[in-house]
Amino acid sequence: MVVKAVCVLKGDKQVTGTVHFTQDEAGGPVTVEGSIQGLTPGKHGFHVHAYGDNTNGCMSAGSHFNPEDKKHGAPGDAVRHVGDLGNVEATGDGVATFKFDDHLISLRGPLSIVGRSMVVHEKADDLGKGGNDESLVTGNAGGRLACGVIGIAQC
Ligand SMILES: [Cu+2]
Ligand SMILES: [Zn+2]
Repeated sequence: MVVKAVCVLKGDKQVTGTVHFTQDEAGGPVTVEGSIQGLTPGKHGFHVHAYGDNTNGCMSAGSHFNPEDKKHGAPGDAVRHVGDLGNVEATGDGVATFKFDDHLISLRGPLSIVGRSMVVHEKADDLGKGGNDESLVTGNAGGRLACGVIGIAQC
């Protein structure tokens, strides 16, 4: 059974976006597709954070979704947070358009991201290769430009 989810990103500045998630079957990959506007050109860290809480803006989303208590990494790494989706890249017009599959996040079961938050960051995620302690926690991706709660979408 297909499950779909959606997230509308909003922030303090002009950064906005929409992200669609589709999972055809339990245990299968999740397709992540969307666009984000108002970014500076270049890479921006893009993660699922633990909480679907926006009471104090994007800070209330907590840390990267990490139910397996691992270190921060790249989407393709064996050791990564479940929420580590790497970077999105904005072109010269400040728009990032993306479509990729992730094998670890899910829209059901214990690794479900539904009810949690997506966050897009000020800086590039160094994917755990930054050579300092913070790299293994946040990827040194800096401030939170925009965020939104991931909810169930109509199929
Ligand atoms: Cu993040
Ligand atoms: Zn992480």
